[in-house]
Amino acid sequence: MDDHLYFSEQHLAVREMVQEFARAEVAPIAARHDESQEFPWETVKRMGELGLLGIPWPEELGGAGFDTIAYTIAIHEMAKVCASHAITISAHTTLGTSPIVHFGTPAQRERYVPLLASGAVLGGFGLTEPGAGSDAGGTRTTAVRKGDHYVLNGTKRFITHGGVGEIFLVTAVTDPARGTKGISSFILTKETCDVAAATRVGIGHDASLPAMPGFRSGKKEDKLGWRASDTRELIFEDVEVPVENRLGAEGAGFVNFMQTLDAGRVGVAALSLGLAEGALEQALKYSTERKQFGQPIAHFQGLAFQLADMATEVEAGKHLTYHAAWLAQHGKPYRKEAAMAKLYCSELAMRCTIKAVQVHGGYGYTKDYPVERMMRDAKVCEIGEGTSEIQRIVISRQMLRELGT
Ligand code: COS
Repeated sequence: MDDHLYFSEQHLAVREMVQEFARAEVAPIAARHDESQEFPWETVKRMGELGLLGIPWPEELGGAGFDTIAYTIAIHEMAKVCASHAITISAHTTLGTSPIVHFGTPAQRERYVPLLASGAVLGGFGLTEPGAGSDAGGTRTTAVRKGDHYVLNGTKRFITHGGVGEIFLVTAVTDPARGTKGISSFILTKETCDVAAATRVGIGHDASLPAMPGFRSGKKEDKLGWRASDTRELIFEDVEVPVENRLGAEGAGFVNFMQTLDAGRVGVAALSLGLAEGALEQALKYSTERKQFGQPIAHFQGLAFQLADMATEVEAGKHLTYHAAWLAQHGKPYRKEAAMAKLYCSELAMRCTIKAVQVHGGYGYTKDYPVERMMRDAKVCEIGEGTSEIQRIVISRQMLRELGT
């Protein structure tokens, strides 16, 4: 892709900065954190210092003042090196902050966005429940209004930053008779699960945020991939949430969260694209160095064709992803394009990482090379923020809508 099709000089500078940071500071620790599943507080702190946790938000809200394309570039570049760090940027920014930026009151924006955009604390998004995954409208968590507050009860599942985060945007049913129009969203706060680590590194905890009684994180998931990213349950037991913490109008929670997921899908497309391109880079490097039968294995046509297919598909993925980001940035409809980019790139990430492991032969099946981690990290891209099946539903419904049927 011609860099100047979507990128300004500023975008190219952001790309260079993220590449440098990812290769110098993230690459050396990625395998260790994948193995231990420990949250990488130190490098996440560095991401905050570099402005990577608030890229698209205005400077007056503590953000870096860049745009959606710059944000997409950061996720794409980071995922070439470590998908767990890339999902931290994406889940924190789009899922954990953007609903406040877009649907919050001025007071909510001023109170929470600077803390999130600077990386002082981490944010999360509570939509999925044990019984409400693809059927996001099947939310069972309830919010019952009692005077100046709501009382929340329920459980959320698979929540990125569920343990390490302090600010959460969650959905709950306020009017069971109204289906998806009876779902509202709320801002909830709790203490990070590891105050000691947060205090030691100097991010992740803000003592001025109230720890709402009855709100806590539950079981940490032991995952196949994205193992340095923190995924847990969120549990609400008679949590009293002040009315001023409702995000948007009563009943607007479902649509607001669906719009947030449209943006989130551009982020997951970028993350998947980074994994696919990173796997291609690894395969190219290995296959030009590794010799068998007296020549670099890249010279064998069977393997060279695999590399050609990977490169062609990565190129296609770039156009889908940056086109969706460009539409979003210019305020144009992009729901279908975001779902297409997410669908294509997540399935591409799986194909490319599997091929990269194959190119590495036996070595690719060990932890001596990053491609086995990349293959494990790719799988969830076909599941999180809407499965491939859900993307096909979103795309086909939007096509029919455009036809007026
Ligand atoms: N933007 C704005 N509005 C949207 C929307 C979007 N992206 N998607 C749906 N809506 C609106 C619809 O227009 C509809 O409003 P009206 O009744 O006024 O027309 C309302 O929301 C209900 O939509 P719909 O009838 O399509 O809801 P469904 O229950 O059929 O669910 C899908 C739609 C399947 C698309 C939705 O449940 C979904 O995206 N599921 C996947 C959830 C997901 O990605 N989870 C990942 C985990 S969160 S990280």
